Amino acid sequence: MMKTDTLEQIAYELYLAERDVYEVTKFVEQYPELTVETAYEIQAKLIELKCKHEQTTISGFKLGLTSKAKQQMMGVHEPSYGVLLANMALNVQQPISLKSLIHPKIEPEVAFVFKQDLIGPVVTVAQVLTATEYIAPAMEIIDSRYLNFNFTLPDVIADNSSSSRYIVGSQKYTVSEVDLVNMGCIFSQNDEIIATSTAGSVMGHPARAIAWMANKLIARGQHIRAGDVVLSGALTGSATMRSGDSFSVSFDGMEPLSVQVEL
Ligand code: 0L1
Ligand code: MG
Repeated sequence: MMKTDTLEQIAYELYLAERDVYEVTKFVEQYPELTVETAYEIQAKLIELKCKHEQTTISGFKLGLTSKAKQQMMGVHEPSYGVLLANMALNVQQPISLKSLIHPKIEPEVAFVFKQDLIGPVVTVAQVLTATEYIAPAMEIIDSRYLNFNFTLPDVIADNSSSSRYIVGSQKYTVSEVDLVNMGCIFSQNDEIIATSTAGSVMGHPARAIAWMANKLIARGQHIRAGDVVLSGALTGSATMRSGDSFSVSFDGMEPLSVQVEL
């Protein structure tokens, strides 16, 4: 059992690393007793700190580690989640500045925006779809606070699942307008295709990842609220971002979404 003071200290160190743009070493080395459950407590403390000091509010959630490849890499069988904050959202046309980021990567996602609360513990895929107001193409910028993106599952959970920024396309689609299993996705960097995938690569259906999360959130006194944005998990590997790069994601049946990194 780790002391509350220690959890607060880890949350504060992660908060400072992000604020002052530097890397820290993973905490399991210092605290081998760090568990997934304790890590979610640290994440909650980190979010409290960020909301207070950055005067922002929770805008939704993100799924992480949804692909089999990333799970195998970390030796885990389930995803992680993190909290999205209003000040992480970027406007579609806004060039991305890398100045305040450590070693950012970008990945394509499907965003769900909710019109109803979704409260576990027995949320189904069908209920996720009924509660969804619309879906939209999205990209997530992840930026681990750990040295060289080197962490264990509890470390990454404490670090809010590497969340950093997100961009949601302005075109909205109902869940019946697109095929959330077979919809193809093309991810490009500087007009060259770097990866392709299908929406079903996220646990067979992106809504399955969201149902999984809704059913976990309730144990920690949280739930998806009407108005929340949820990033349902990366469809491909992430790409390292460099100044001047452009990235775009094109899903079958949806308008492409592009972003430009500042020079
Ligand atoms: O959104 C993600 O899949 C990232 C989760 C954390 C793992 C990583 O930083 O690669
Ligand atoms: Mg992601």
